[in-house]
Order: sequence, then C-alpha cells, then structure tokens
Amino acid sequence: MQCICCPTRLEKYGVEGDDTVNFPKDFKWGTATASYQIEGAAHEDGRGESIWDRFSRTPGKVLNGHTGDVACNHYHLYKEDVAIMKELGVDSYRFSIAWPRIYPNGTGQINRKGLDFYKRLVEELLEKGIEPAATLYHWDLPQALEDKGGWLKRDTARYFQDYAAAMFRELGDTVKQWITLNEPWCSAFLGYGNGVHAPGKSDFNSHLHAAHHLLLAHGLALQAYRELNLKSEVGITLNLAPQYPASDSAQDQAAARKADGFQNRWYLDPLFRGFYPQDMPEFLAAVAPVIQPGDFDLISGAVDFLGINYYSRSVVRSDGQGGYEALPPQGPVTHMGWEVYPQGLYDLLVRVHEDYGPIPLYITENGAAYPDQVEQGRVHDPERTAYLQQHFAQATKLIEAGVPLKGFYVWSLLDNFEWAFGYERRFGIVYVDFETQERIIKDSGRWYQSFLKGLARG
Ligand code: JJW
Repeated sequence: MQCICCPTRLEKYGVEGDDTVNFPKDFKWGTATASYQIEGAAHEDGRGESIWDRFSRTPGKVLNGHTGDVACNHYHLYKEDVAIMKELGVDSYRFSIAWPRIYPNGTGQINRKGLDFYKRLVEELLEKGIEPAATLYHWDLPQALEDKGGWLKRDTARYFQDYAAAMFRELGDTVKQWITLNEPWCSAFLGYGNGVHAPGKSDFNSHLHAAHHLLLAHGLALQAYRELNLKSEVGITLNLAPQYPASDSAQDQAAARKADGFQNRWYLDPLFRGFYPQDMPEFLAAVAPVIQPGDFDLISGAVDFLGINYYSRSVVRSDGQGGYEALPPQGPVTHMGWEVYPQGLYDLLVRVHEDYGPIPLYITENGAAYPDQVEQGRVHDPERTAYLQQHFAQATKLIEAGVPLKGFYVWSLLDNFEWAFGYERRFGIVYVDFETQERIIKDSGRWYQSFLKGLARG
C-alpha cells in the first residue's frame, strides 16, 4: 500500500496468520500519568507549592474540595506501580516531572531530594525493561512563578528553559522520550482564559499571551536539548480535537474552521509552519504585543515527534452572529460527557499528517472515564475496554494508511486526580481505592495485558 501523502511504501506488518493485529514490531505501547495527579507527598523532601496546590485549596474550584496532597501516593508506591506496568507488559511509561520538586521556587538551586525521586523512578523502570518517557510541564507551575505573573510573563519561558536544561543534563538519555509541554491549550485557555483550571484567571486576550509564552518555553527547551546532543527524542504533546461542521452550509463550515483555529491550528501552525494562522485577526491582534523577533524560529525548531492526546470530537455550527457553538454529543458519552467517536482519531491524524508533513506521531493519551465500582475484588468496565479496542482499531487503520504513528499511551495507568473533577472521574485501567491505596487491575487492564501478549514482540 502507498502512503496517502508521500511516496514511501508501507510495509506489511503484523503477526503471521493473524491480520487483526497489525502493528510494527517497534511500536511503543504504554500508559501515561502526570505528577500532580498521582504523586501525593505534596509537602515532602522540599517540594515547593504549585499552582494546583493553591487552586485546589480555593473554595469552589475543585469538586468536593479534593486536592493532590495524597492522590495515589505514587511518590512512595512507585515500585508497586512499576511492577503493575511490568505485569501488564507495556513498553513505555509516560510520567511527568513536577517542576516544584526540582526548583521549589521555580528557579535557583536544584532540590536534590526532589530530583532523586525521578532518578529512582527511572532506574526502577529501566531495571524492569520499561522505557521512561518524561513530560517536563504537565500543569504544575511553581506558585512562586505564578506570583510573578506566571505564563503571562515572558520570564517564565526562560525559567522553564533553565529547568528543562537541568533535567536534560541530569537524566539525559535514560529518558527515551522527552515531552516539553502537555496540552498548552489547556494551560493557556483553561488556566488564563476561562479560569476552570489553575491559576484560575479569566481574560480571553491575555490567555493568548500565556499560549505564546508556553510555545516559546517549548522552543527554548528544544534549543537547550539540541545543544546537548542527546540520543533520545524530544517533542511536544497537544490536545487536538477534530471540529466537524454540523452541515454543508458555508456558515457551518466557516464555524468549524474557526473552532479548529482555536483548538488545533493556533498551536500546530506556529510549531510546524512558523507563524500563527492568518485567518484569525482578533487572535493575531491580541497576541501581537508579546511577539518578539526570533520567537518563531525557536517555536518552529525541528522536533523528533508530535504527541497527540485524543479523547473526542466536536460538531459545530454557526451561531448566526459570526461565531460558533458546539452541538450536544451525537452519540454515546463517557463520564466526562465526551462523545465516544473513534473515527475522529483517524480523521485527526490523517489531517495532521497531510497538513503538517511527515512527522512521527505518538498518541500520548487516549482513554475514558467511567464510574467504576469494585465487586468482589473485581472491576468490570466493559465500556472502557470497548473504548480502547475501538481506538486501537483506528490506530491499525492509520498505520495501514501510511501515517507514521509510532506509539500509543493509554490514559491512564491509575485512577487519579482529574483536575477540576477531583477523584470523581476514574480514567485508570487500574482501580485505586483512595482510602486504602489498594490497586486493582480492572478488566480493561486485563484486556490490555492480553492484547499486548498477543502482539509479536521483536
Ligand atoms: C477541556 C472545560 C468550558 C487530561 C475542558 C476541561 C470546559 C466552560 C484529560 N488530559 O487528566 C478539556 N483532559 O492530565 C491531560 N483532557 O474544558 C491529563 N482535556 O470549560 C488528563 C478539561 C479538558 C481535558 C481534560
């Protein structure tokens, strides 16, 4: 089969005699987590305050007033959690490093005790034959930097570069994949645009300043990475969602294009084309004051891969006044209220590949929340299994179409702190009893385990 966009020939992969399992031998299967969502130990070994510590303590911001103080206590139970991953048979583990464990005030001297936790974790993973994949910024900005203006300030990008460079030096090639930022749209818009996430500010125009400084932080970290000549890979993770027009009308198509500009292109274009989308004049006017010469050269520096987090799609229509609105979900939904739409994963990655070039892609998050219950020591979650199965099937189709998809990380290894929803949205393939810290591999986790067993391993 021929690739849909480039002249490379696609090899036929898979297990002999079984055409349902059709993945390259070196395809990376993993699970993903993030520091604030699982670690707990919020006040141990010199960890500084993060914006999520502050935000979760602000009344009304997080469901039930939950915080990440204890979470899954992964800081102390990491060996047990790595053993679970070994049992599942994953190739790679995507975790994040908490900036305030490394620099309690965001900058200055490294807090060695905080860094040592990640060195122990990486060592444990390597010992068990699991590749470490580390995200440098998964939303837990040191509060001390937020007090100076956070992502609204250009200096924060410089501090991030220093922190990133230190992690590249300290952990280097022991981490096989480095991800600079997780979902900058969420950090910028939910954090500074609508205030649903930390630090809870709400000003539409200035959220684009935050987005620009986040992209700059990525570019500066990338520059620091290249100077070290490491052998591992570096990239960035975006949360992308295809935006479908509700009808064929020109108005609805324009509405979908706008929604796509806001959700997807505002990040993809600067990273892969070197400037913001030119069809978004209000956005361009808002961001103009913080753009400096040379910024786009940094932001569009070559990455080794793009990470994509995919959960759902939107269907949008014109609101009749030049704006747009999303229709209610058109099919079954998860506990988040997000429509289950596996086809969207296929459409999205084909589009990214066609529009932004032949860059290696990873699905760095995909998964679903459902309200699980323990029954006689078991967790039966057929809907989550079905969700994963359907999305894995789209991954097969993508590879067959010649899209350079290199890996797939299930969100999440563990039930954890789901941001503004606290512990009330369970994404894990492993159940966590937050009273006792007991872990139970859910049926979906068992299904993933047998899926991985069925693959031909190099
Ligand atoms: C949008 C809130 C409108 C996480 C959103 C809220 C609505 C008033 C899952 N991805 O826990 C998107 N997740 O940490 C990273 N992805 O809008 C990892 N996207 O405001 C997972 C939340 C999300 C969201 C949550």
